[in-house]
Amino acid sequence: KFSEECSYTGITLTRYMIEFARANPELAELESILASIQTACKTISTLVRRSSMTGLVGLQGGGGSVNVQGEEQKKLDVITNDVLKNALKFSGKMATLASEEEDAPVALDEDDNYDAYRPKDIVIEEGNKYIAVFDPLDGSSNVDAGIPTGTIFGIFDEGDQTCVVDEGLPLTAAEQECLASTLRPGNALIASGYCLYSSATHFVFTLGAGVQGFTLDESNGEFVLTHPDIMLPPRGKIYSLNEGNRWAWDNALRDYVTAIQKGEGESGVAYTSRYIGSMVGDVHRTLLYGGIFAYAGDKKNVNGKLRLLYEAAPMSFLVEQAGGKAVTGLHRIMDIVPSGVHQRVPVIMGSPDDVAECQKYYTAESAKD
Ligand code: P6P
Repeated sequence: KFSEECSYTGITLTRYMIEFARANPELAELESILASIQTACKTISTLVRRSSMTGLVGLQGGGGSVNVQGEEQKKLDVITNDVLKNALKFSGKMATLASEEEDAPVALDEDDNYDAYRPKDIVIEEGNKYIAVFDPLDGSSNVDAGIPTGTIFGIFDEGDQTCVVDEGLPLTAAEQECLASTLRPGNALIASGYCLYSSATHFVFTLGAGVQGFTLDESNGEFVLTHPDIMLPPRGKIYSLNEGNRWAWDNALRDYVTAIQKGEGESGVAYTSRYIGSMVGDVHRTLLYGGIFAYAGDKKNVNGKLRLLYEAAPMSFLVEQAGGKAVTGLHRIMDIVPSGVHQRVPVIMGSPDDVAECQKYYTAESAKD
């Protein structure tokens, strides 16, 4: 939904956050956090746009650098992770960060350096009270081919303590109790959003009262409000998923996709397929045009590919705030309490009527069990 008037009134993200903080004093600290994130996104946008000329393409260290996911790290994965971590550190509001590119959550130590930490030596400076989760450059393998990529972030209000545990080791009672306060469900998010590096650089986020979309005006370096109060249409005509996984799909997904491909779904319209293999770009198009995006579980990957904490939950918060639905098939994603930082979860999200229709196939399939 565009508003010509808004795109020329110059309502910048900076001004929007000043007015938000004035109207919501209890959340005023989000102003500096969002300021840090928008600065990081502008830096990452430039790094991505210039990567072919600056040599920031290809694999970190020429190859062999693997992140905790077992994925080969790109040069940009590493540098964009540092950009975000430093931007958030200088916000002065962070207690803990969890990133796709970090093995475990990190916190600032007494020397104001990031360090993996344990409950006993966490230094929470006065005022530090937020947890940031992020994927600094989702879809980074697409950069070298000029395909859109993005940064995904979520902000939680700090619990009474934060902790990290050695996953795979038996959890102590203290760690179990502590973990419950750090790995929070999407319902606990107070802000989430993404930055899309595409034909333009877009900053789309929610603070829990609707979804606002900004576009980077490169003539003055400001994000300008161009997509106020984004709302998904109840139903679209586009489905977005990787058809290459078709023969591993569950029956529910296979039957649903076949129906909408044939025009035999509830709308009677044959849907078209759009998929770029970059979550931020696929979700952005879904938010604006409607339809359904999915990376569902299948026989190869029962929990799909996308991570709950810093991909699925922040995007689900946005989609629900835009009037959409976000589910695993049977369950609402925002309700799921993560059991680990890098836990994967099946994702089906988009227009409410489309997602509800898809869910009917999962419900019918589970009734057979
Ligand atoms: P596939 C990118 O690698 C990513 O994490 C998401 O951005 C994207 O939606 C998905 O994986 C694409 O995965 O298996 O279709 O290439």
